[in-house]
Amino acid sequence: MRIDGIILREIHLPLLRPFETSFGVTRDRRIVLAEVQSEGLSGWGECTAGEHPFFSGESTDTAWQILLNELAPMLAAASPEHGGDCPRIFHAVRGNPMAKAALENAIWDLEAQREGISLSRLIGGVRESISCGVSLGIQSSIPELLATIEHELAAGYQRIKLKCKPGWDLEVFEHVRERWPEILLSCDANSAYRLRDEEHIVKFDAFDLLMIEQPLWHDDFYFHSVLQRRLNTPICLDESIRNRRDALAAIEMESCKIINIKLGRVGGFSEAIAVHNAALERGIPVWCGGMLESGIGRAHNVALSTLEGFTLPGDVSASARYWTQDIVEPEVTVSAEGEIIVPDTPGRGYETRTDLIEKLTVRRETVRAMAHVA
Ligand code: OSB
Ligand code: MG
Repeated sequence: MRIDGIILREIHLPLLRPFETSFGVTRDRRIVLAEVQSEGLSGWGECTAGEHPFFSGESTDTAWQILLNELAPMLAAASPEHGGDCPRIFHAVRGNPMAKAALENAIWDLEAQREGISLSRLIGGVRESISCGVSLGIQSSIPELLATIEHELAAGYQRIKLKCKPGWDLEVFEHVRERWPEILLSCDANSAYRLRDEEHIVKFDAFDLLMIEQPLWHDDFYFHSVLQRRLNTPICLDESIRNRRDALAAIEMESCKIINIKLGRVGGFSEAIAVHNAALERGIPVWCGGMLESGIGRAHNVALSTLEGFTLPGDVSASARYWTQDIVEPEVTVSAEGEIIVPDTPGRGYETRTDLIEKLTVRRETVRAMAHVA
């Protein structure tokens, strides 16, 4: 496909309420969007880097720089036929997976539009609806958390994930389990513990958690495998899994029994599908993580979640949980049964609200292929 232009925008989108994890609080999102124009069509991608390099080494500003000065010029000079061509096009740039994913996912969207099929169909998805869970940030009190859980369960969500850290763990689980002994419940530490906390983490086993997500270092496999041997509760890795090789290493070392797949963290659909396939072949269940995405990233997450191996409810939930108004039309909605119906229209399946995006834009750059002068 001929790339006619790549428009990078940074939008500011205030969250309805602050989201607190063990590494910090997010109030307002600064999101980089990539629009790739080709032969009359526009493909869209979202960069899931955070405002600060706290989840991974990337941030909104580093991604903007790498996209503008490195990746977008590379893509503009290439003629990709498929989203799957992008890893080769971006090969010279080390790291920066979230920046790469913004462009690669836009090409997958374009490819689906050109083929006249949904993104889910294009990647080989097998589901017409996906199962949804919610990720609940650290709250200021236990009663406040219990009220939030009550609200999300009433809305139909199938699994509750609690962000945790030392001081916001056992007592919280105890109160939640006392009230809801049967629900699917998990926790996510975002690397808040160390191996010396082993005796403490073993106590999590009493609460019948579906999994403990990323308890130890963000870049570790070995010490998670040591911890997993001491735990009955499955460990799920998020931060540690950057690609298929990492997934293979983690599975072989028994560092985890479940994998969270995030499009941005692994660099886009190509690698996300490769991680999924590696896990599926080895009987390791996967689910789709979230990064407080706007509707564009959310639409890509919906498509990814339709692959066969996504057998656990993901962190893909309704737009209305995050934003007063989302930048897509229709917004992403969740049924009373906690399911998102997968769109079957060509491409991402959710239209971009370009007027609203324009209003929210704080910076914008266009990258075009260098004109070839005869
Ligand atoms: O670790 O899954 C995580 C949000 C920001 C950074 C990391 C994580 C999260 C979430 C939120 O858990 C999931 C969502 O609702 O988008
Ligand atoms: Mg996580």
